[in-house]
Amino acid sequence: MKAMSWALAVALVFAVAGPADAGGWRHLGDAGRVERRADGVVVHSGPARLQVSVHADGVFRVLLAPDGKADGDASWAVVQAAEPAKVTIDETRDAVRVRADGVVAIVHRSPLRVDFVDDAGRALLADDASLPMAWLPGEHGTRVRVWKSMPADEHYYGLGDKAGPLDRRGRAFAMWNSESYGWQGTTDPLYKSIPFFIGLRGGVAYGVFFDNVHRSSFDFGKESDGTLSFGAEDGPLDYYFIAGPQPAQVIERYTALTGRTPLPPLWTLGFQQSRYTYHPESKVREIAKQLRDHRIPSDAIYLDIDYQKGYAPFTVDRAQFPTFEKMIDDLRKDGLRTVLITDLHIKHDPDNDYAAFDSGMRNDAFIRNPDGSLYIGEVWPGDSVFPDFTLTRVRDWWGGLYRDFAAMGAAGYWNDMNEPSVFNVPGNTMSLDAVHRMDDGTTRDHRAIHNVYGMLNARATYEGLLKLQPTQRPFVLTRAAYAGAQRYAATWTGDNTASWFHLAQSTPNLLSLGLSGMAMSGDDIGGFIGSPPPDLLTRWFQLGAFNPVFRNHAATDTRPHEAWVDGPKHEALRRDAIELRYRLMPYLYTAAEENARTGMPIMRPVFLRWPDAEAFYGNDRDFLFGGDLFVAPVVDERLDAHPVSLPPGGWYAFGTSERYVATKTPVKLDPRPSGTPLYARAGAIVPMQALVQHTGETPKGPLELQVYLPDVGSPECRGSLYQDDGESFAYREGAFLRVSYACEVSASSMTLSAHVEHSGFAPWWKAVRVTMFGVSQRPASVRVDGAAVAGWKYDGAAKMLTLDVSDAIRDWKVEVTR
Ligand code: MIG
Repeated sequence: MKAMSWALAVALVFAVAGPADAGGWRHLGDAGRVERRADGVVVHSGPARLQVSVHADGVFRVLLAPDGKADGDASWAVVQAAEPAKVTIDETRDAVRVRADGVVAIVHRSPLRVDFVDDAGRALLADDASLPMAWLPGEHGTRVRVWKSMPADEHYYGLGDKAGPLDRRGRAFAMWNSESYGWQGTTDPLYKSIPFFIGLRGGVAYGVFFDNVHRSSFDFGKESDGTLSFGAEDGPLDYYFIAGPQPAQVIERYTALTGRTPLPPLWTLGFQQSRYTYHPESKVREIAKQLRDHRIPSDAIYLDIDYQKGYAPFTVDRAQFPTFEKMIDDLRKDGLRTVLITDLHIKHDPDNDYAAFDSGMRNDAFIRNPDGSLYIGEVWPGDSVFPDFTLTRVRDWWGGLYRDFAAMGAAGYWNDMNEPSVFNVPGNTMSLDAVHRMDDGTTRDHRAIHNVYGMLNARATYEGLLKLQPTQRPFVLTRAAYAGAQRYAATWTGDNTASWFHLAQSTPNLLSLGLSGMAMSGDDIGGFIGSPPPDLLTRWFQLGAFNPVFRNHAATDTRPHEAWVDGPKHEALRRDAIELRYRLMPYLYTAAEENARTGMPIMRPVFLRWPDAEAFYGNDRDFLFGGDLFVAPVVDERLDAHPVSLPPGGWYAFGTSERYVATKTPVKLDPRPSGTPLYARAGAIVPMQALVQHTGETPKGPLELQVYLPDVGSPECRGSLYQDDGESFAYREGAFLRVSYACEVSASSMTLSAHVEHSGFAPWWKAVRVTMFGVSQRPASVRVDGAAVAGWKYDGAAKMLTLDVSDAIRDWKVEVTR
């Protein structure tokens, strides 16, 4: 009976929806009935239904349901309600055109397929006419896929933290969250699934977000040059086309669609010290003391799994940590926050007064097998059970588990192993048949939830903390993620190794995460696996100082990794790197606020600011830190000159008046053991502060503004500053300070002006110290708001002018005449 209806269905599909190819895929045939809607069209083709609609400004949605069912599940990723702009629809014999915001979706009737072009008729993304969208019914669902033509000069970015080069062209990738201990350049998949990519060609960008949580895959011309494709094992073919033309606009729209990283607590931008595991308590206290004794600025210490009793989450091994609460308190008094690991696997431990297990059982919180028995998998605590995070009530229960730790003053939480990782089973994860319950009473098997499970773990943690501590910005660090996870957690790249390869790989990974919405990211400084030689560890500190999350971490059996372990010479270099980061904290925090507001990542590939700079399309090493600093890190151990190609425009070696202009041939530098080659854009105004040992310490001194003078007449001289209390949500009610700075250079004078855009927060400083770089002659006069200032200094050799503006939280203007 089953076989018969199956044969019938196949025949039917074949007849009206186009032919099956050799692999058995059934491709869309010709368009049938077209329904017009306010936001676009629905086109029928045999049993299939294709929706092409406008979701929001510059964002189109394409949704193919092979069986004609209107749509699948509600999205876990999309948070933006559909709010289409003005949509116009034209029908001709050959095609239906859906037009909005300068983008046209051309829905061809034969075969039914979709091309996106801009108003000028430029092709942006086009279906492969010879391979229309298709589906393939199988044992565990119906596979779906779309093929697109791939221009020879197009480049692809994103997909979260995939291994290998930044440009994805010529490779294929799978999305299936996987524990990836010791991953390498070709390892795929890794821990996260972020099915979003950016296409970039000749300076014009678009994005595609394939919103499907099943195992999915992307091919950028690997199987066949000239064709890119993506698809999944089940679920609808549901994707968003995101218009640019600037890559920055694509990211802004993608993060409007899937949400943005909330403003992080300020302390999380400080240096974080971790290890698997600092224990017992005396060891943690010793590390804290060493951080301070060695004057290594730092804001956090992490406790990995050995602080727990028998690795059972939400317990404390009191034998090892006799005064756990006091320890957290004492560290806090010393400016160090405690971050606790809280893995999601709950120890299966009945009748033993284990509250996390008992309350979970009472709340029916754990995942079950199809036969109704508890799903039990082995992880760190031994037999473990797994919360059913798809249920709101289970997420609420999970969030409540943090009550005690929150009351003890722990400041952040680390959700590891949430792919989820399970020991000693094929695939290293939960049984694919395990049953997840949904709020609407239906169920899904683990196959259908796997990729979003880790994000739901982070979500439960984040939302729980918000309920427990409504005035405190939560900090959650997650290993697994799906698109949208940036709303809940920061992340890191998992178990890297102490190798030069991994030092170099860190940048393309973190850039890709930032392009994919997850800007708050870092990697294990020094490498997790293995012991780095001193040079490597020093270089890693020097690069990590420019990563959004800056955390030193290492596995159990490795040598110590802290900044001071290789003697005073290396310690001084590492301290320098960390100190520069703290001095740049006002600049970094301003970049973090921009990220929260617009999605613009903190670490940026050069093409994000200069989309036409094709020389940088394949640059995996260098990046912009915020908008104005260019980082050209040393990521290999050679002693040869370090070649640096600067982005367009003028540049200064950071903190000097040494000017460079972008050239075709790279500037060759000494390998400079002393630090990471760092450049400031001519026209940058960089806010800085005096050195502190942690972000809770008040800087002694004024706000410092470094002004890198641009060429005469350049309109590109600006900077900004955002400050608030760094930990609460008061900024949402206006308790923040925002100042914009601009400068102008003419033949006879230079002016620098400050404009307070919003003044709802009183910062630590009242005065500003201005340092101008590139001042080629001694000024004739220096005035603030028309009045001559005393005490300015000019250093002719360094071409540097310094001056103070007292009472500077207001609009002011400095004029320097030559
Ligand atoms: O099975 O908690 O990636 O950062 O130190 C290993 C112990 C479990 C993996 C994480 C790593 C962490 C380690 N964890």
